[in-house]
Amino acid sequence: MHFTHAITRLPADTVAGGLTTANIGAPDPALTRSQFRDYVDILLRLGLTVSTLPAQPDFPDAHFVEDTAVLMPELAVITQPGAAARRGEVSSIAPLVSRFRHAVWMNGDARMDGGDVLMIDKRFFVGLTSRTNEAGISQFAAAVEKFGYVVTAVEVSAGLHLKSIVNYVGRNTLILSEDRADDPVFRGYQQIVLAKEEEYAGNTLWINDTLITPSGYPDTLRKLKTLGLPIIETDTSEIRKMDGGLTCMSLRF
Ligand code: CIR
Repeated sequence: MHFTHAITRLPADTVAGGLTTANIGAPDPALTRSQFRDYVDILLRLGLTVSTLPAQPDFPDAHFVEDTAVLMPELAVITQPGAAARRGEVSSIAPLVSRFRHAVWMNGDARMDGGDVLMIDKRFFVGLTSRTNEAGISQFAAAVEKFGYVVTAVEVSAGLHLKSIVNYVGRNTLILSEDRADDPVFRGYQQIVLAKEEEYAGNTLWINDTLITPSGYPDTLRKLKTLGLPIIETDTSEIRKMDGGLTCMSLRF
């Protein structure tokens, strides 16, 4: 998978009004924006063309664009985010997504956050979580299976999203929480197992064989280095306060 584009959205001044379970204080809006700008700079440095939508103060989680759509070469699925407060975010992202991909919309009682969707080549692992339900997974599967994708549902009881506990880091390797180590659903992949106190750093983003990882997680950094890929560290302190990470701030395609 080679990415050439990303869609992002500027965090709003209202960012502290979003949903969170982190309990580590309120994010500073100016520092949030500066961490966001660093993130966009990294994407640009990796050669991606980045489209950045304006902030949406009425939707304080709207810069977590990953949850609103899932893009692949053949199409985009526009989700119905699991949190009621976030459902309105899709109407402003869909027109931009539609410029790049044929868009298929979820409907009815289907619920899905893109943070639950882990794509590895022609495979999708999709978390069954408080944000993504069975109907969401079956509508998603119906849209993508005709293009040869294989969809596997993964029950997730801890953490917000599937990608809060497992991510793909290249070289046929997953980085995942201790709880999911040796889970048969991920058979066939090498594993990097996260130390309990560094679980947050599992939200490492693999782009064109470079890894972007949150700074301040030395054990994870040491383990990632064994892959031999270039690694860029970036501070996500404010993003973390709102349960966000590196994957959530962009749609990559
Ligand atoms: C939420 O609870 O929806 C946001 N505060 C965080 C969303 C993070 N999204 C992601 O990891 N894909």
